Amino acid sequence: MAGGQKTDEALIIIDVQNDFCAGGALAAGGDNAFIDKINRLTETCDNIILTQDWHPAGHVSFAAAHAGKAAYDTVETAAGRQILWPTHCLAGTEGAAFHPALRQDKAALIIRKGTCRDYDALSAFCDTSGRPTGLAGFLRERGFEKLSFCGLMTDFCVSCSALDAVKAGFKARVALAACQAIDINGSYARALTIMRRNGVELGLLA
Ligand code: VGL
Ligand code: ZN
Repeated sequence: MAGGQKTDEALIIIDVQNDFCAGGALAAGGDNAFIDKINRLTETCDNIILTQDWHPAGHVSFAAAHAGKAAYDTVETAAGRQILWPTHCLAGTEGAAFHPALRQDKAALIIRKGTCRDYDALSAFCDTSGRPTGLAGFLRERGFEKLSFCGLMTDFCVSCSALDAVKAGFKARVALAACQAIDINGSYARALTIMRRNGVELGLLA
């Protein structure tokens, strides 16, 4: 272990994939400066986990999979209300690959989520059917109690993951400067409020 690093802390880097970055199919907007901030965070933590949004063709979250629907419409599904997105992060494609600027070498685990056609998974912990990804089990078995989150999108996958972390009994912090939001109809402000209310610590400086 590198000197002084905490063994009960892990950094979870959410969905830093080409499709969510500038120029991608579902770009969160802004430039990619947040990736440099993430890379700097990886220097302060030895326990790194990456997640990847990883959808099959015809995934329930794709607007194109629903006749007459457009991106950002919502539909009711068996698992509740689903927001529809442009087709993104198709498993195995360049769009689903990690952004080339992201430092991946220290990652101990890569969690892929949204792999089942009928359920979305904004959270790194489980999909909308409640099926766990296995992340909580990994974290518990390795003794990680304090989790920091960064990546994309602050107002969707990052906030859902941090909220689920608190529900699962972990301490959760979001490094806002190392995140990027998409901000649809006030989703960013709403996510910040919900996270604050539920005990997620918001770090203004990465
Ligand atoms: C995400 C929308 C759809 C995210 C993933 O990573 O926040 N957002 N799939
Ligand atoms: Zn997705």
